[in-house]
Amino acid sequence: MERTLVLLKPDAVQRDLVGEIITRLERKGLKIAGLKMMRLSDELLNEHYSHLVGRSFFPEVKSFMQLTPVVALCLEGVEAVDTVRALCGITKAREAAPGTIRGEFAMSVQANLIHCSDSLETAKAEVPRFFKAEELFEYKDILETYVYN
Ligand code: YYY
Ligand code: MG
Repeated sequence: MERTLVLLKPDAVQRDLVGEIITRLERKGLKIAGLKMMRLSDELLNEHYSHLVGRSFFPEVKSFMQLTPVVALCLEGVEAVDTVRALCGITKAREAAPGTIRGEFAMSVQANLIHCSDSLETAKAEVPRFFKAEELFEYKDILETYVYN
């Protein structure tokens, strides 16, 4: 089992797509290990998007991510990192494949609705960056046999 971080960005919150996106992730068979709403501080965003610090668009990305609170999820599943990445679609949403979250619901690069960890290594850094240990839950998923058999 892997755990991965998902953030539903301010455009998802404003466009009333939070429920739709969580539904898609749930229906795929991913288990919710953590779920909360939070405002992202400058400090957290500098860390989270450290690979973008210095890029011309970075200040804009940061202020976009602070327009509203975001919804953070930790999802668990077999190969959850790549699975969630595939469900999201590529960064430039208007070119994202039909059927993906970005491909179905977004047109922008910046306003692309959702963040998800891009590798297992990244996920291992991102999950504890956004969730305290006591905010993550272990429980038996009674449908697991039917999801993974
Ligand atoms: O992981 P992903 O979100 O698909 O893309 P990243 O390259 O990590 O960039 C993070 C975030 O930054 C992206 O979702 C939108 C924004 N961004 C942008 O506004 N303009 C770019 N040219 C590249 C990224
Ligand atoms: Mg990324």
